[in-house]
Amino acid sequence: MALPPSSPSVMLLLYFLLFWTFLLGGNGNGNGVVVAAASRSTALRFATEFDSASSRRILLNNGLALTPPMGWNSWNHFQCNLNENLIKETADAMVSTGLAALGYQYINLDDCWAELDRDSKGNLVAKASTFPSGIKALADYVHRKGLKLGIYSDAGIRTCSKRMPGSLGHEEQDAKTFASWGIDYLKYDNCENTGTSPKERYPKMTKALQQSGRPILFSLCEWGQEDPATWAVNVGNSWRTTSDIQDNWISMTTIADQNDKWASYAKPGGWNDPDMLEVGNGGMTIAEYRSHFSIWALAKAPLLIGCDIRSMDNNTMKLLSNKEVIAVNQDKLGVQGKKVHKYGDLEVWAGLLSGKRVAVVLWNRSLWRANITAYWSDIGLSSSTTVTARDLWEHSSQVVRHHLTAQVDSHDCKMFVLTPH
Ligand SMILES: *[C@@H]1O[C@H](CO)[C@@H](O)[C@H](O)[C@H]1NC(C)=O
Ligand SMILES: *[C@@H]1O[C@H](CO)[C@@H](O)[C@H](O)[C@H]1NC(C)=O
Ligand SMILES: CC(=O)N[C@H]1CO[C@H](CO)[C@@H](O)[C@@H]1O
Repeated sequence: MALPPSSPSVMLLLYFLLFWTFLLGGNGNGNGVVVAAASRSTALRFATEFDSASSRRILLNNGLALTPPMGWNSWNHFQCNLNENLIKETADAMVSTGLAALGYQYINLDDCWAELDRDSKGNLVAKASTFPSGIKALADYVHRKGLKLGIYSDAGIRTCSKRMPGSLGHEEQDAKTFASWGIDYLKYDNCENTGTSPKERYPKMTKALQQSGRPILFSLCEWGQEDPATWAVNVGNSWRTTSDIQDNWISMTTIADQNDKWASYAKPGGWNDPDMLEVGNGGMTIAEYRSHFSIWALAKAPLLIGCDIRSMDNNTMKLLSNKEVIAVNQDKLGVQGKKVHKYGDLEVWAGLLSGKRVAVVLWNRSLWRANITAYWSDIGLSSSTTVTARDLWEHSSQVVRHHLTAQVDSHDCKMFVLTPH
């Protein structure tokens, strides 16, 4: 989509074309259409879930990801252009910007960190031209900063870039290598997978990691192909529910809807993963990035920054460092907020927090400014409840009853935490 962004009428035309394509052709999930019809029963299911929230428990017993993981990953901004200096500088920036103190702790390498060939003993080898000091030295550096190092491999013959080997058939050896280097997190992709079911390929790595002698957060990147939410809770700490995010509004909103479908499966220790953040990469407006960050936080998605934090602008920093929004994501109850009502392109998303509080996002996905209302009946509160509504982006509070209305700009959102009196 190489359209000049300075041409609003072209953009408008494009939105309408995509809208009609969506309505007529539908997409794989048909969310946009189905949700409108089903919104009442969604609200009911939502209320039922409130009751069972306290019975949530940890299933994969590695003690990790009790709240959604937070950190950074190289892929969205750098793709294969990563090297050890970039990673060290990113770790430095994570600390110096104050992001580390807000909870962003994982510094994650994605594809392209290794040589194409294993060594004579079959071990993975860091790419000599870009990681000459080796991964162990890098992990030591990152750990000295009080941060954690993540790495990437693939449940197939080779990774998606085809520039390094996958771990299929080498699970135990690779898990031991990662543990010996001091790795804290593994993103495990799905390319070149020989057609074997992910339900066979991924648990092999789960077991290998458990036997590696080091707690390693296991992030499944199976793209949602075989509905991992339904089986991965005993396999990994997070599982991708969609294909890769792109840095544009259509991709971000589509992925938000696809991920939403699996909300009831998320819990402490195991999270739905709608892919990493694009905030700060330049393809969306500030309003759109605010929506992206707010919905990801509400949906208890891993908050993995995908921009170059060494040179991010102030607006990006302001979005990524909103403590009150981060607190929603990291709330200990671990209930994934979801879409509970929809009036055309005007949506209400909500989820229960600890202390009987409720997080609400009013999201304007239309092209025009609009008022959006969340009724208590849609968000699990009894209609007589009085609440203090805290606006997490304006940092202001008001007392309201029965419903909450706010004017929301196009593609923007308002995010609140409601505390019942
Ligand atoms: C960005 O923030 C820094 C530090 O708060 C400040 O010094 C600088 O003037 C800001 N830049 C802009 C363009 O607002
Ligand atoms: C939203 O509601 C307020 C108060 O009723 C009103 O002044 C404003 O014009 C409304 N905005 C839109 C876009 O309808
Ligand atoms: C593209 C577009 O429709 N932008 C509109 C966004 O909403 C604001 C007000 O909410 C309008 O001023 C823009 O024209």
